[in-house]
Amino acid sequence: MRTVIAALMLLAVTAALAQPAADWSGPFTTDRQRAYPCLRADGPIAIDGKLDEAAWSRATVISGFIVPPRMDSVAQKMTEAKPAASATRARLLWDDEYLYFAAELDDLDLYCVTPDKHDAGFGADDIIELFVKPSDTLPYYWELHVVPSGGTRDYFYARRYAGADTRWLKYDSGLRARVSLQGTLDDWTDRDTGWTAEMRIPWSAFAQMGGKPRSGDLWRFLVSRYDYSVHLSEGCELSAAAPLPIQAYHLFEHYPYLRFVP
Ligand SMILES: [Ca+2]
Ligand SMILES: [Ca+2]
Ligand SMILES: [Ca+2]
Repeated sequence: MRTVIAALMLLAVTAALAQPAADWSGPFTTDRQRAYPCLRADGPIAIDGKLDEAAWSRATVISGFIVPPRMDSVAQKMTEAKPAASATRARLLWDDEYLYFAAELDDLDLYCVTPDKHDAGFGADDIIELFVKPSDTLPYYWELHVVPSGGTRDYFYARRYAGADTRWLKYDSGLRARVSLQGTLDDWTDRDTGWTAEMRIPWSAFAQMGGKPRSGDLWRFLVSRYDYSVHLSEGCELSAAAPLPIQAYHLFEHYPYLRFVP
């Protein structure tokens, strides 16, 4: 009997280990108790646009993105929040050197005007964005972009609305990112599947906030995207993993929290 119980326990442990990563999805909230658990990466992560590291499979998945309400200029009224038509699965991890971010983006029409370079100005691209707001009392926050060409942008905002994008784009986080495409870029006549982005940001990027967080720290964050597509009725879908009251990604008061798990 003891052998049977031991075997059953082993089975249970094996099943738990084999389980896919837990899901963290809508309804999103600013409740600190429901913060996204940012787990530690327990091995090296190659930034190559492929999420085949074991750490990624253990990371909690952010899904259930929401299209926030916006002004419908044709109907002349506010739309209601709704689930995104294009699904996104994002993940975050950390270790002593980096914050890691990855996203798998369903996308039927891969589109990007920005070239594969760093800090080309804001363009009409499919974009995956990560906003980071470490402190509720200080005004500083960060915005990091990856686009399907492999291009990246990083912004450090010393204060919201205190200048044009170009003022904050001069900042350099030292991020590294790669993408992989499941489809053809900039050909609207065919039907694509999606794209994958993988990024790491050194903690020195957040020097204005003291750099690396401590275990248990809570930072506000937002994962958001632009999806331009001939297959979407709106032409461009903006969706985010947050309870945003309107379609405005800089409303950090409405960002959820992540917790750095030891
Ligand atoms: Ca990788
Ligand atoms: Ca920059
Ligand atoms: Ca697209």
